[in-house]
Amino acid sequence: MKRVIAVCLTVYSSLTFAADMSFSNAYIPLMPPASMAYAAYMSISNASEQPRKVVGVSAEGFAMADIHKSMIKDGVVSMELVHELNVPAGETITLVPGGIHVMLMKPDAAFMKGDTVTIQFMFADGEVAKVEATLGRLN
Ligand SMILES: [Cu+2]
Repeated sequence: MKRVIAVCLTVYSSLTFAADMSFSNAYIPLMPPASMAYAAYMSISNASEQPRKVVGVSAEGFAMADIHKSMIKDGVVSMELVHELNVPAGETITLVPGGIHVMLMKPDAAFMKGDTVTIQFMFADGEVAKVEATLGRLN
């Protein structure tokens, strides 16, 4: 038993968790069964006195994930890749439909209402944070 605990500690110590970042209301709208892309929305709060920058995302159950920003140009809705997502010191940013979102692509399987997806955020300083997003939640 002691050995198991020691192994766990070793694995976790290789990642530094971004303790001053918090996530709330993370959800993923349901999509038709054959969908190849889903979008995740949430609020991201930075309780530290330093600005934080998200430089990458990944999600369990999806081969690809990126941060996107929706925009309307000449009446056409399109999305562009966000390479760095800034979360100012002491502030909360909100990812909402029609704005910034986490694009989840190439799912391993269809997701159902109530399923959860673990999304990992990578910060510029090498820290990571994980958030559980629930499928089909409306708010
Ligand atoms: Cu997108």
